[in-house]
Amino acid sequence: MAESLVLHGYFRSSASWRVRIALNLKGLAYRQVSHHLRDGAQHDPAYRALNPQALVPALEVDGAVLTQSLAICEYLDERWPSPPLLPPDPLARARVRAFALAIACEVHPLQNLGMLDRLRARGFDGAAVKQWARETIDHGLAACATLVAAESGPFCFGAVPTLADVLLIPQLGNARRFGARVDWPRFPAIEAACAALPAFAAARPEVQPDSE
Ligand SMILES: N[C@@H](CCC(=O)N[C@@H](CS)C(=O)NCC(=O)O)C(=O)O
Repeated sequence: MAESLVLHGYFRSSASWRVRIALNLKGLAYRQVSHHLRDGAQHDPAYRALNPQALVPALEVDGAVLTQSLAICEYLDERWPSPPLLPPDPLARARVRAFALAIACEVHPLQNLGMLDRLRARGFDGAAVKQWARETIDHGLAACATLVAAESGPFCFGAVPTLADVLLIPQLGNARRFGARVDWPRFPAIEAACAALPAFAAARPEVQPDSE
């Protein structure tokens, strides 16, 4: 067990949500520090000292600071290998990582707060911003649904949750926020399987201490 784990995040942040799921799946206790993104708390110098990107999450582990949710999840998986977030077979691992990266690299960055604020600053009105986010998410999740179409369930890649589910569930939360499609093939059943696990249930934004 770690001496201390402190998760810097925000209840609505899907990247923080990923780390909450991973920590919960590993059965790790952690303290949460909330940084209100709408109020710009991520730009406070004290937080920038932890994460120069001014993004949540950041995880303090025994005094060290980790950033980037995927790197944090893989760190947790390497340090606390059971239950694993990646399958043992190299080909299967690559497929799970590809799914996770499709969300983390190609979907989420195009619809996160910073990106949408930049569109607003360039004259996009509220409806246009929401349409941009919706289209981005629909485009990405359509491809993700295809990536897991031939996989067995109930989770994205088989009988146990993996990094793919850790990424998918928060992204479906974002899809709902922006009115994007969530009922892609297999996704409702995957979501139901995840919702039945306490690790996923306890990571939901609405049950976090800073939920509004
Ligand atoms: N690739 C980063 C993304 C982090 C990220 O975009 N976090 C969002 C919340 S989900 C954020 O802090 N946004 C604040 C901003 O854009 O100013 C990760 O996976 O940790």
